[in-house]
This record gives sequence, C-alpha cells and structure tokens, in this order.
Amino acid sequence: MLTLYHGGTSVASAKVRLALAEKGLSFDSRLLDLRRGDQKDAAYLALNPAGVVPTLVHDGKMIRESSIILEYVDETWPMPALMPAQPADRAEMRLWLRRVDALHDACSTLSSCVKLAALRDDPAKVTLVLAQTPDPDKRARQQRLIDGGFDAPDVAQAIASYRAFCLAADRALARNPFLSGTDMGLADCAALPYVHRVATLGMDALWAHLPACEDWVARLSARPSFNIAIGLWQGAQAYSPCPELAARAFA
Ligand SMILES: N[C@@H](CCC(=O)N[C@@H](CS)C(=O)NCC(=O)O)C(=O)O
Repeated sequence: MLTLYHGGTSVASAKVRLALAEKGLSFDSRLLDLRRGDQKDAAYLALNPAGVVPTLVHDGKMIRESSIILEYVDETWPMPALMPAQPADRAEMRLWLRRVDALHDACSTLSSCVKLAALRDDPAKVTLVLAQTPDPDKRARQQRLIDGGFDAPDVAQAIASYRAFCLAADRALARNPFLSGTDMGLADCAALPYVHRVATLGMDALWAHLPACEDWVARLSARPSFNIAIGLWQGAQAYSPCPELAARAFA
C-alpha cells in the first residue's frame, strides 16, 4: 500500500510524483491544501513533524524528504531503474539531488513573491500569512518580500541561483541527454519541477541561451510522466506568468 501526502503545485511533491509516474506506480493520494495550512494540522504533523510535503507512507513506513523518498522509491521498485548503474554516475546523480535541494529556497522566494504581491492590497491576509509561518527565517524573508516586492534582494539572489543551476545543467546536458547520464533518472525527476515552476512564471529566458538545457526542458515536458505528475495536479492554485519576474529573467 502506497500513500502520498502531497501538494498539487508543490515542487517537492512533483519530484516524487514524477519518479512514481516513470515507474508506472499508482498511489493513494492525500492532497493537502498548503495555502489553507493543512500541513500544520496536528494529524499531519504526527507524520511529518516539519509540517511540509511530501510524505510517502509505504506499508506503514513513513518516508520523508523528497530526495530521500526518490532513492527509497528506486531501491524498493528497481525497474525501470532511475539510478545509474555505475557508482561514479550515482555520485553525480546525488550531487544533482543536493543541487536541487539547495535551489528550494530560491524557488520558494520567487513563488512567495508572486503570492504576496497578489495580497498587497489586503493587509489582513498578509498578517495571516506571516502568522502562519512559524519558521523565523522564512517569516523574515516574507517580510522582506512584502516590503521590497520584486525589488527585494532575495529575488535577485534567487534568480542568480537559478542562473547558476541552469548553466550547470546545460554543461551536463551537453555531454549526456539526461542530468546524470544516458537515461532519465532521479536527478531529472528532482530538477524538472523546479525548472517548470520558473517556466510557469514566464522566466524561460533563464535558459533561452542554453541550448542543451532548453532541449532537456522540451524533451522532459513531452514525456507522459510530465502530465501525470505535474500537469494534472496544478488545479486552481496554478501559477501563471509574472511580467515583473519575466523581465528580470533576461540576462
Ligand atoms: N526539503 C523538503 C522541503 C519540503 C517543502 O518545503 N515543501 C513545501 C512545498 S514544495 C511545503 O510543504 N511548504 C509548506 C510550508 O512550508 O508550510 C523536501 O524536499 O521534502
């Protein structure tokens, strides 16, 4: 029995859904509304004390942290393999998982900036969002995004992180069709949702001059797993192009 607690537009959840889709595995879906704060409910905190998605429950075993879940999925259902066969390639794959984890804050910054901009004229809702953010670092970042909007230093820093990530991806993809080798793997499942998020925000200029990266985005978006794991889950909270961010994405 496989149950996934996840969020429709959550990038960390989409990583796991992609790996499950590539393996043809279905799961019992427990969809949380992150904007409503379902992830902070006591019942969910008992599964995932950090109050974040995703959490995978497999035969009563609770697996947390999306990159760890990816490896768990591949070790538990080895075919088709999403980890490269050679140890050196596996090391490269794990490096990509770390790079993607390190990109998470940049992705959150850009996404939060858009959400907070939409609430700018509703101070009561802004207060509520801050009150629902217990982590002091995250709350301080949200305050900077409220104060500075798209000109907050966090936004420029997030875009710089994405630029570095896309450049590293382009270099890897100029050598191999997928991030950690010749086959679609966990590194690709991890990275695609983060790249898709900024594409949705209209920021594809970030890789317009990086042909291998651009080709990878097009190839992965055309795979059946993309729609199964990402497209079908976007729903009413889907992001849309943001002209302020799109303008800042040009080099
Ligand atoms: N490192 C964690 C990050 C999980 C995470 O931050 N998930 C976001 C959605 S992408 C979340 O649950 N946010 C809700 C919140 O922080 O309250 C992982 O990769 O599993």
